Formats: sequence, structure tokens, C-alpha cells
Amino acid sequence: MSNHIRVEFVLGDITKQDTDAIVNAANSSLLGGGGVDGAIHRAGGPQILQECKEIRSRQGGCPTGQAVITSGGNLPARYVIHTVGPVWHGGGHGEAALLRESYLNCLRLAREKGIKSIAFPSISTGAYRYPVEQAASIAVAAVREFADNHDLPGQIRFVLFNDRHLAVYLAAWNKAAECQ
Ligand code: AR6
Repeated sequence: MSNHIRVEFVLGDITKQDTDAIVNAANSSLLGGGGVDGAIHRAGGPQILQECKEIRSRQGGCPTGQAVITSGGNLPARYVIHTVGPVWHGGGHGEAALLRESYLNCLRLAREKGIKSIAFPSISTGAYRYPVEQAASIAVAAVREFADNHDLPGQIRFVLFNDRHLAVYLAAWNKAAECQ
């Protein structure tokens, strides 16, 4: 693991984070929705949706596992990285690989943009019904893999919305550290 990276886990609201970028658990339309997506568009104002529409007109939305970037509008964060996690269909439909790609593509975009701090929500574990224990182990493995392969100075923050999710992510992180 790179010595330059700090990973932290907090209980909170993603829209309040003061990292350079926050990640949105979006859908392929990029036109907003409920959960994290709704909260980000409400707090960030119409600028974010406007930029999402421009991306849509260029590339026709965002496929599952991919990521796109907009400004942060009125949010404390300068950027929003929108990714589309997989819908859980029982685990036999490539969900794990797609969720891993969502995290890695957000980190790749952040690196390209020179973003030094990024906050992730627990992608796919709300409306998309991904079991949180499995999602957490994929999320922490993706972050560790990226940090191992890139010199990535900065901070990665997981922002969990309830105590149970926070405990699950911390346990996944500790387990991954033990296995190393
Ligand atoms: N800050 C941090 N985490 C939150 C917040 C918040 N403000 N609000 C909810 N969560 P979800 P998905 C947690 O449903 O499963 C949308 O309608 C929540 O407890 O936001 O990837 C999109 O438009 C859960 O653990 O995202 C898509 O259609 C996690 O964030 C679809 O939902 C993710 O829940 C995406 O579903």
C-alpha cells in the first residue's frame, strides 16, 4: 500500500463533504433519482444537472461500471464524479466485476483531474440492493488495488449513512489489511 494515501471511514452525509470530489451513485440516465443521487442534485443545484445533460448529449448517458465528472455546483466539493453501480440480481450477473469497475473508474478519473481527496458513498447498496458486506469488501479491495498500483497522494473517505454500514466497511478494511 502506498504510504501517501489516507483512507478513512465516517458516518455522515456525502453532500456535506469538503473533499475535492464526491462520488454520486447515479443511474445510466444521469438525470437524477433518489438516495445519494437525489441528495446531491438537491444540495448542488441545477448546474450539476445541466452538465449531466451535456454529457448525455455527447455520449448518451453512462453505462454501468463507468464514471463521468461534473462540477460540484453549490456543494463544498469542487467536483462530482457520477458512477453507475450494478443492480443486484443475485450475484451471477457480473455484479462484482461491475462494482469494482465503478470504484476504479472513479479513482482513474480523479487521478486524471489531479483530485487529491475523494469521498465515496456505499455504491449500489441502497435502491440497487447490493448486499453491503459483499459491496464493502469489493470497495476496499478496489481502493487498495488502486493505491498499490499508482502513486496516489491524498485522501479517500468512505461516507456511510448508518452505523451498521460503517461497522461493515471498517470490518472489511481490517480483514483486507490482515490478509496482506
Ligand atoms: N450520504 C451518504 N450516503 C447516503 C446518502 C447521503 N446523503 N443517502 C443515501 N445514502 P442509493 P444505489 C446511502 O440508493 O443503491 C438512485 O435513485 C444509502 O443508505 O443512493 O447505487 C439513483 O438515481 C445506501 O447505502 O444508490 C439510481 O437510480 C447508499 O447510499 C439508484 O438510486 C447507496 O444508496 C442507485 O442505487
